Amino acid sequence: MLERSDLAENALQCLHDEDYDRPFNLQNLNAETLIFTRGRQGLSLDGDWNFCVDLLDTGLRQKWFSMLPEAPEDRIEPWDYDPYQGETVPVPSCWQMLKEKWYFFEGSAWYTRSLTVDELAGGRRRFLRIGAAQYDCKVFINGAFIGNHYGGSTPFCVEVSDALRAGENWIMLCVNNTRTLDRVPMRNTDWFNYGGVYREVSLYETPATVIRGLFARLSEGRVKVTVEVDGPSEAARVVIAELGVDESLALDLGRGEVDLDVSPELWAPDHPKLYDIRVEAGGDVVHDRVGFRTIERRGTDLYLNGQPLFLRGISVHEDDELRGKCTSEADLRQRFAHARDLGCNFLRLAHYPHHEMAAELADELGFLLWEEIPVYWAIDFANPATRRDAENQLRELIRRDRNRASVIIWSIGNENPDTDARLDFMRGLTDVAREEDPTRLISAACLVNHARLKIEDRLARHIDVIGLNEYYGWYEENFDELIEIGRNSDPDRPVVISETGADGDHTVHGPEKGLFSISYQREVYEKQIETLSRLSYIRGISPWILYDFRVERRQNVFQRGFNRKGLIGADKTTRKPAFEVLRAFYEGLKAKDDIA
Ligand code: GCB
Repeated sequence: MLERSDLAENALQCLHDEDYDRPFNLQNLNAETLIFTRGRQGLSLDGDWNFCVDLLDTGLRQKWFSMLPEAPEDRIEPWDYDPYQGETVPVPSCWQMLKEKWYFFEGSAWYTRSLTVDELAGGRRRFLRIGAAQYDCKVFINGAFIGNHYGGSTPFCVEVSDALRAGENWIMLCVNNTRTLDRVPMRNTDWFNYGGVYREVSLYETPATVIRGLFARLSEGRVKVTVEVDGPSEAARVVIAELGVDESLALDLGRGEVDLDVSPELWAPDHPKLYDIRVEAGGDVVHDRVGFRTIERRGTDLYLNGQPLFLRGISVHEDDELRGKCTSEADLRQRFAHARDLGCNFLRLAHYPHHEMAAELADELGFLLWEEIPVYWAIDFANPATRRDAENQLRELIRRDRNRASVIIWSIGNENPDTDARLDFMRGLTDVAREEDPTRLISAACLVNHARLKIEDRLARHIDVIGLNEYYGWYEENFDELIEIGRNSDPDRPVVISETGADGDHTVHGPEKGLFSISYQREVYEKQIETLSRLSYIRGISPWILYDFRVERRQNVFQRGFNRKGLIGADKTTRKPAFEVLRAFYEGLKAKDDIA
């Protein structure tokens, strides 16, 4: 008879325990544990990882992470999965896109890989960074649980200075994409619920002092730089060579701020000027490329660098027919090239934080961005845990992208029911956004009272820009009502039409005319544009949407698992006629701007 290990002792009990997840649900990897990584050289941990889907959470119940790497013939008890051998998948990836049998899989999946490192020199530190994992990610190193993160679209870091030993180590990630009512987003969304480690994974080494945060911005006519460090250091140095800046700033409890008397050239879409900034503290060094500009609202108007602004936009999801939520630089460049062809100066990155490279490229190419967290439809607004999760996702997004001049709007929600609990929840989010970043505008897609034909949403009073999703010609019938809404609403702040559009199936399956035909889609765009041109308070539009995107809930013969409101098909190549309609409208607006 083989001798049993400790693990086997509780074998029966672990089958019956339904609280098995509790010890792992700390959410201790959050905005506070992020480190600043721009300009750092990390070690990429992308590539093949061992992989297993685990619908029943057998791995957490049986503690697969405690198993040691052993040859099968040396194991002393039966096993249900061996993390050290078997199937592999590439990281980053979405499992749905790898095998048909994983297409609708929702649950836990295990990723395992080895990592060999040297002994850390005295006092130095190591951090693992995961660009994004959908939705709950638990991290284990050499069998020990290190922590978990909630939120499928923001990065997180975990310090592994003590957990990694010199020589070979094993990293295991348990990623769970199950939709639950208390998550952000909750169960019901109009985009596909991909799963997996779908952004890059890296390991960073730092001195004992690590720069956790860097925020450089133009505020009240001055360039302000805030530095946050963790570890021993009493001062930081900020260098912006092109502006002749080389300043030291004192750190108090790990935080310091400097106010620079310089006059940078202003960043704008037609002049995307960026400056190299270098920050040092306690031997740690980071770099960023930062643009300086202002964005304001005055009354119902928007101003960029003091100039009136109209947002010629388009909405976009992070979705690819073949790669799911995985994004590449080529994909992003193609997206911006299409937006450029349309005549856009603005993109709404719906409905969750997109890859950080999107804003980096927008900075470089000169596009304005709306970034968003997935507080979408009916969130569990009364639940304090849900609120904590949403607030953390917002902080993580802001800390990741607050140096991007392209980002002008943080959007905190989309079409949520106007209840007391929601108002309270959303006011919490506006407080977080203003605390993290007082230099940008806050928006949300608000509600219309269709009986009274009026924008009517208590949240509107607490945000800077009212987002309005309206589907006249598609879900709503009578275009004249849109004018009526305009007349009845009399908004006291800028309104952006954050969505409008219609489905159009351009494939061989598409109808000749009527709903879901590309000719009907074109007519809706024509009518929308004619109507919107008559609404004086609209300060921008971002129609729905650049590309067709995958979604479970759209299953008619034309949709076939896709939302087909794209101006371009899911192949990201075929342009539908409505593309030209919007392009002509934007060309006209640009020509008017030139004359003015
Ligand atoms: C909306 C939602 C968006 C949907 C879109 C649609 O109002 O905000 O997520 O995809 O409508 O196509 O119905």
